[in-house]
Amino acid sequence: MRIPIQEVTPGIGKAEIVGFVHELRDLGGLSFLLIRDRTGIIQVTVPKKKVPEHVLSAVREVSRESVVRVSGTVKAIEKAPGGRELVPETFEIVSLAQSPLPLDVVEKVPAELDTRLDSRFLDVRRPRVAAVFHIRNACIQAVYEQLFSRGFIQITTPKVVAAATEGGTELFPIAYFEKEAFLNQSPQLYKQMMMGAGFERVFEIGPIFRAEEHNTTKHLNEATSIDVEVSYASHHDVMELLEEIVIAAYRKVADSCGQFLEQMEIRDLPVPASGFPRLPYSEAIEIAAKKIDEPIAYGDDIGTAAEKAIGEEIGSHYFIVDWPTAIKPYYAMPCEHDPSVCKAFDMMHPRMELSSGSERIHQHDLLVRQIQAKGLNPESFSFYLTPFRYGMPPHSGWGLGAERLIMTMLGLQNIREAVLFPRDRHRLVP
Ligand code: AMO
Repeated sequence: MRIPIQEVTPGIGKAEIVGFVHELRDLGGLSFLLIRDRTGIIQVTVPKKKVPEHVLSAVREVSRESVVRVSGTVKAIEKAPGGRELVPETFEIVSLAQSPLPLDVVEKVPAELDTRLDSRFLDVRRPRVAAVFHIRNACIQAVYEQLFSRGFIQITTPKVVAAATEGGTELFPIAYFEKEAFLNQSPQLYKQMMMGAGFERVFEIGPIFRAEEHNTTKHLNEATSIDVEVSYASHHDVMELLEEIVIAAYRKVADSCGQFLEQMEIRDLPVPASGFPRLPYSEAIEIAAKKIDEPIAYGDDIGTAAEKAIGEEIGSHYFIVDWPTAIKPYYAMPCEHDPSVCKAFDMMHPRMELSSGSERIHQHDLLVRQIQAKGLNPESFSFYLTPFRYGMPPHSGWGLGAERLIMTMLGLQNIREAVLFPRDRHRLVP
C-alpha cells in the first residue's frame, strides 16, 4: 500500500511509495534517486550488488520525471532529505517520461515565464511553484470560512451576458446563437439583484473577463474575483468586512502554510494590522502630485505611477475613500452633503489596487439618472433596474481580485504566476 513520502520514517521498517523521479545519479556501484510526491522528497539508494536484477534493469531504464512505484526497507541516514532513505526490493516504472524534458523541473536552468507557462504541468511539479497554489488554496479557504461563518450565501451568476457591467469598454463579444452576447466583466448586477431578492448577504468567487488590450504584470484577461454584497450595510461596514477577510487570509497562510512559505523562501509572513488607514482621494492625489513627474489633478484616475507613489508613502494596506462621483461606476452612491463625491472605496496594497467597492444607489430614479450621466442607455439595463422598483434594500459590496491578493502577499513579480493557466493578450493555450 502506497504511503505519502512525508510519512516515511525509519521506524516503520518497510514502505511503498509512488512518485516522480526528481533526480537520478549513477555513482558506479551505487545509484541514487530522489522520488517526489506532493508531500515531499525521499532518497532511494540502490547498492547494485545487493538489489534484485529487475530493480537494476528498471533503474537503468528510468528517466527523470517518470512515475515509479518503489517498495523496500527504510533506513535512517543523516545526509539524505528527511534523514532517511529507501533501499528498494521492488521498482516498477509506472509511466516512463520522454527525454529531453521541455522544462527542467529541478530548476538548474532558470526558465523564462513564457516557457514555464507553455509547460505549466511540469512547472507546477516544482515544489516552489506548487507552493503558490497551496497558498492560494489556503487563502480561498480562509475567505470561505469567514463568509460562511457570517451567514453569507454562495451564489453562481451567469458568465454569458447581454450587457456591460462596468461600462462599455473591455468587453469580450462571443458568438451566442443569433444574439449579441459578452463574457461577464463582473457579477455586479446579479449580486445587487440578489439584494432585491432578499438574500441580504451573498458572495461569489468566480471568473471575470476583461478585454484589457495591454499586457501588464498586474492585469489578466480572465481573473478571479471574490465578490460580496450585503444589505442594510454602509460602505464603512463592508470596508471593515474586507479588511477582516484580507487579514484572515494572511493569518491562515501564516499559521497553516509554513512548509509552503519555506519552499518559497519566505521566512516570515507579516499579517497586516487591522485599522487600515482611510485616505481621502483628494489627499491621495496631493501625495501623488508631489512625487511623480506626470501631471495629476483632482478628477483624474489614479494610474500606475501615482498608485506606486502613494503606496510608498503609506507603506501598508490602506483604503482610498471619498472618490469623485464622475470617475466611479454609475451604481456608486453619491454623498448626501456633496453629490460630486461618492461612497466608493478602493482597497490598496502598497504595490497596487486589490479591491474596489461602494455603497450602492438603491433608488430607482437616481440610478437611471446616473446610468444616463455615464452616457449609457438604461434600456439595456432593464432586467437590472426592474428589481429597484419593487422594494430594494440599501446595500453595499466589493470585489477583491484573488490573483492580486496572492501576488502581493507572496511578492510575486507577475500576476501570471498566481494563475495556473493564465489568459492574456497572447496566451490562449494551454
Ligand atoms: P473592479 O473593476 O475594480 O470592480 O474589479 C475589482 C477587483 O478585481 C481585480 N481585477 C483584476 N485583476 C486582474 N486582472 C484584471 N484585468 C482585473 N480587473 C479587475 C482587481 C480589482 O480591484 N463591480 C466592481 C466591484 C464592486 O464594486 O463590487 C468591480 O468589478 O483586484
